[in-house]
Amino acid sequence: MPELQALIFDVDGTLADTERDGHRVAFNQAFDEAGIGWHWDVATYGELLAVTGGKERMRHYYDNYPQAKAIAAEFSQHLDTLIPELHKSKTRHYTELLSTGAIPLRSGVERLLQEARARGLRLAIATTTTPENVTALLEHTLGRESIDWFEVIAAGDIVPAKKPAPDIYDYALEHMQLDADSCLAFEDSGNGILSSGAAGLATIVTVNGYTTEHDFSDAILVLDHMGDEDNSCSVLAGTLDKTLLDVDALFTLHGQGRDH
Ligand code: XBP
Ligand code: MG
Repeated sequence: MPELQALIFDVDGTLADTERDGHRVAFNQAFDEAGIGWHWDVATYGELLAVTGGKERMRHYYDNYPQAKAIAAEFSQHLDTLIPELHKSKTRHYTELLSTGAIPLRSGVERLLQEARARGLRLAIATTTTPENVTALLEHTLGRESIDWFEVIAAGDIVPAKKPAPDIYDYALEHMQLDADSCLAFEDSGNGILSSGAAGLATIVTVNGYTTEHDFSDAILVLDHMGDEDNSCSVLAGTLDKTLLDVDALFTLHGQGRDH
């Protein structure tokens, strides 16, 4: 096993709990603004998360939920222009929400990023969300300079096939000129680990409210969160002999390999 050199992070659900009180709220604001009559409640949004990518998710909703078609009948001829417009508006609402500081990073994320930087690990991001959502989250949680901590922010439409396809992780690896076996990925969802796993990456999962029942059997470690000094994490699968995920633990887990 080559030495661990880099960490590649998913964003939504992993760096921050963005979906229920962030993206979902912004989608609904965009729907209201357009007068389209759609509304995604917490449970419906949980179902819709099976489809990654906001534009893809709206198209899936229109195609598969009869009430969506009925409500939006007058828009049906213009769907190809409507969906990108709705998505632009959603991104505006979402980044505005982030700028209020409403969505904090998850427990242990800032600590682990700082420690990884101090120990010389390289950092990257691989996410299906829109690039400006990533930079807004980083800016309003860690400060604007934190954007430069990441060698590559692989995001959104930069690859046509979103997670669960491996393409976004492949893109990040290629950009860093690294092989998958010298990196670790961090994910929170079934689609996420399908993507990182297919790219050949050993993956650590921190679950969230929407993803606890997903299949993480391929993960090298599953935690409720990364943990901090004052907020111990719980191990859901795998082995961690401490109360938080630190860089020493990452080296140990990486050394044990994917099939451990
Ligand atoms: C995140 C997503 C994204 C966000 C919305 O998945 O699927 O679509 O929900 O962002 P992952 P956009 O964490 O697996 O990358 O509306 O910008 O697509
Ligand atoms: Mg995610």
